[in-house]
Amino acid sequence: MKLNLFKKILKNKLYNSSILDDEINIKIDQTLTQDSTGTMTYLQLEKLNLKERKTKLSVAYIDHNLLQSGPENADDHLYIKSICKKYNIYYSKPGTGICHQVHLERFSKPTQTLLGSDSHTPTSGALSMIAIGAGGLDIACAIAGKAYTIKNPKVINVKLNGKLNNNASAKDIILKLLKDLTVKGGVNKVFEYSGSGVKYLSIPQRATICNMGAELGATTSIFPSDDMTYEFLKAQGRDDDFVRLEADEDCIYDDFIEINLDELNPLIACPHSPDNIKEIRDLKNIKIDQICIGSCTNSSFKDLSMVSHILKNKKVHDDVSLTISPGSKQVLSMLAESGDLKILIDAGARILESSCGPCIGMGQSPNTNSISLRTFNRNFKGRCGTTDASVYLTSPKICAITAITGVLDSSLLDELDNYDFSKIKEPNNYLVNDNTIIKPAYDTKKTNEDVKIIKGPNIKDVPLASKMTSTLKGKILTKLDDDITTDHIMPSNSKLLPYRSNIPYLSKFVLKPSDDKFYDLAIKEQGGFILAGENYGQGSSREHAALGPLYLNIKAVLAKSFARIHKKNLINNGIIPLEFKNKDDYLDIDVKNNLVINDLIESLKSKNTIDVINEDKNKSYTLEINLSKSQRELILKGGLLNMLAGDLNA
Ligand code: MIC
Ligand code: SF4
Repeated sequence: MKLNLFKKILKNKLYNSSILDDEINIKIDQTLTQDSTGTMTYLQLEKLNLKERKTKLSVAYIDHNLLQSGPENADDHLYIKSICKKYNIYYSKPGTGICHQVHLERFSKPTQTLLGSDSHTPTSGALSMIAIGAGGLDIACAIAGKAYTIKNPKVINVKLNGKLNNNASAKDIILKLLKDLTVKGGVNKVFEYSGSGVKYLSIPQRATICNMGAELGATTSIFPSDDMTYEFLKAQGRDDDFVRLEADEDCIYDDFIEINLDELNPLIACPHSPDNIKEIRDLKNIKIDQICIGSCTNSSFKDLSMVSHILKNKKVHDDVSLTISPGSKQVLSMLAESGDLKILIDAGARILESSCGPCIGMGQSPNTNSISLRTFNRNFKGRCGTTDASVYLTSPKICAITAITGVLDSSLLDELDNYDFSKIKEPNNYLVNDNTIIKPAYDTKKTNEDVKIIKGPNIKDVPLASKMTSTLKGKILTKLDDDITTDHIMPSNSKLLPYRSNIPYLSKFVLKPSDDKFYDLAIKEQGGFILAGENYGQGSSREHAALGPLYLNIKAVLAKSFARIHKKNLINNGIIPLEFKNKDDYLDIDVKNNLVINDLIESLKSKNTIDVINEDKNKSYTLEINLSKSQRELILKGGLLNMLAGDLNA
């Protein structure tokens, strides 16, 4: 059978399932966590009483919560470090860089599988991995050797023809896909790239594309492993990790998309969604207050050398604050060695730490009513920390040229014509210095029982779901629009991120950006239901968006549809995701309506739909139970942690 690249890797990684099944169980070779989801991951791992780690490699990165304006973040770092000692996990110290950038540089391996507690884990698809973002509990389970179960995704072939022109960037390829497919367009799909244009795309460019595939809602994205892959791995001193890999000729795909790279013009995502795309040539005179270059999407050495190429002997506009966050210590140190760092500093850039920084609202919130231009991947309203700011997303080239003029305008394209970017190449050798990645001390996967776990006072226990009852009663506590992100459900900013290991505190902020009465009503009613539109829970993998509602006793979410990772996080935590059969029923239900669901246990065992009675309107609606057999079992047992605790070592 002729196989596409995704299936080729998959077929060797399946547990108790086949590439043709509706639901597949994927064996996980590598895991990654970052600190803002990592604390919960490891608190859950502790509950599994693990005797031996089962992954080939696990890495814990500290890259999100680096503002230390109280002891909480540093306490979380210390907790994760002690966990790494106990379970023989690599610990990437703060300052080493953003998890996806560092993983690509130092650990990603063609043909392997990676599960990460961050939605942008698919970045490693650039090195021909099956790399998937998931909730923290799924990562804990993968470390304990449990296969990761997902709906078998459709594989979409994206054929890239030709070569990008001087002013276009890899970012424009993924922005074009977002324009055509929207933020819902990739749910349960894998985007597999091929075509004559692939060979010209460097690994960091491929990484930009795979990274922002997360914004399509895709399960993952993947590139073949070719000469470019070899060159990258060799330049990282890792040529031994190279394996050549591509799809079989004439293999089968579920769908095709073709992009002619020569015709691609620079694009921009306008406020407040990554799929609100315009062409730069259609923009007129937008005055910019802030520009932020970096994030796991665009912070490679070449990205930043292009910025320095543009800013050489120039000055950042008086009205613009330009920040640059190099993706890793490697990138920063190479910028220092090449002289680019001096150019950037001299031009007036503010150099930030190698971390997520402004991307997750950890500092650099722009001024009131401002316009901020960023190379990042998400521009949801309020994510930058300033509720009324407008955030645009574009390539490093467009950001750098705008930093000089202070104005976003079609004329920037003429300015860019003056630069020849073909001269800027990926280095033949990256500077390799892993002295801030602490290797496990022992060459064993056995748990080091004598290691003492260090827990600061802010680290609280993980909430557990209670047993499912056959009748559910409660009020609709909120009615939400389409495309509600996990940033709406569980907001993140410099004030809240320090509480990622304290669900009781965080629960006070659940859904605050969308409905600031939600928390009080949930407390008054002692729980109830959430009513939502399409694509509920898009964006981040943070399982806090399920743990917060769980703590507030939310029993079920009734939505038109769900985003993949969030749906799984709800299920893992025993909250039932129900989908409207007739989407117009959503319109009929109001906040504070009293709902009753009968025969729940029976329905979860054997039915595909369930009736929900609205007592206030004397009506009943049919909702679909779109859950696999194993997911039903999991909900009936009160969530994954309840089901697994104690079991995994057997
Ligand atoms: C994000 O970009 O939203 C994050 C912060 O990296 C999240 C993880 C988190 O919420 O901690 C993600 O993308 O999964
Ligand atoms: Fe960090 Fe931003 Fe990337 Fe999330 S999207 S991992 S916050 S850089």
